[in-house]
Amino acid sequence: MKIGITCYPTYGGSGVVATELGIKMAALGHEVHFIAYALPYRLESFTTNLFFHEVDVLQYPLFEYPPYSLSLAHKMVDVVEHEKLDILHVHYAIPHATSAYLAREIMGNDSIKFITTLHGTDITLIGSDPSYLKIVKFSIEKSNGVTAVSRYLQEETYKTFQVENDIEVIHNFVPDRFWINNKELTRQRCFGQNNEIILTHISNFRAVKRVVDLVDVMDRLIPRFPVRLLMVGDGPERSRMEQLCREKGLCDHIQFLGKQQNVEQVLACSDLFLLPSEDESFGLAALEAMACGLPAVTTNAGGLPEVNIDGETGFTVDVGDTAAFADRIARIISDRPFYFRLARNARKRAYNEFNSEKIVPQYLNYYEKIITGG
Ligand code: GMT
Repeated sequence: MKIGITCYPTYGGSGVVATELGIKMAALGHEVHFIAYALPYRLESFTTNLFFHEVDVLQYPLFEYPPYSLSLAHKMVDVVEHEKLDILHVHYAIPHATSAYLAREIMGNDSIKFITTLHGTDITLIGSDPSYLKIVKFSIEKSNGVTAVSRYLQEETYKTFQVENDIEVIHNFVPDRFWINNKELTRQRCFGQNNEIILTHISNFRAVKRVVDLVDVMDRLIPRFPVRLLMVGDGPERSRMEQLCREKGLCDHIQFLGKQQNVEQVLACSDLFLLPSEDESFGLAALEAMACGLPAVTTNAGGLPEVNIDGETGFTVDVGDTAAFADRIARIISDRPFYFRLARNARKRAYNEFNSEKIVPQYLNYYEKIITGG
């Protein structure tokens, strides 16, 4: 198949899923064309069957806001026509689904079919804002196929937009390189090494991630346990969190690593993964951590309970309940056999339910179904 993929190239889950999916499909012999405004994060090396088409956004003195959606639609037309694509797959509805709709209109209805994968805030936060709601609903309705990364997101989409499309749930998957480390050895090396337990958070530090809650969590844990928190990523809430750490004198225990290209290397020397999000359609970062053998302590928001099973692969707690969050971490790190049981379960669940061999064929079958109109 010849597949066009559009995604955000920046540090974030939807771009990661799109890129890992494209890489996997190219490895299976399909021809994959990425169409985006920059080379997607994680598409760092040359791979056979993978092509990148950069969207040029023309600047003009009249444009305070250059119309990226139009430039993207134009590039889609160009790539579909010249590369003879069989399907376009866009990740994150805004504005990608709208651009794909426009591209299809320009080429004629039978020219190409497009699939929209909904990832999270394109539905729950930005998409449901009155300034976008109608265009997102329209773009979903006009998509030839729609997928959502969790049952939660599927339900939210029906509830928010009252669309009649069949929305297929295809969960996110663990990229293959997350399996390479010998986790049993790594775990023994890390847990309690230098009498210190490493807690890790990875995100793009948007308000929805509630990273600041982790300061309070650490404040409760530090007097009782030798813990260190690694904050991986960057974004709008970082300065506020750093400021709070300074005010509370916690800088020795909370370190900001910034954006990291290979998060599996950080996870390989971590003991526990923390995700205090207000809302999370799926929680790919938690899944990747679980694949590395880390129990996860997360909130029970959105689709997180579809990934992290309370009491089995870690714990889930109510949003904002930092006392409960700290308590669950304490329970895990004060009981070594329990810790290792959760760690094994986490890795097993990630492998059994979310490995690429299981998930990628679901996308390929879905492409076939949409292309053939079945
Ligand atoms: O919806 C977003 O916030 C953007 C997106 C991203 O690019 O970071 O994250 C979402 O998509 C991921 C991949 O499907 C999911 O794992 C995240 O849970 C989801 N984020 C939210 O729902 C907040």
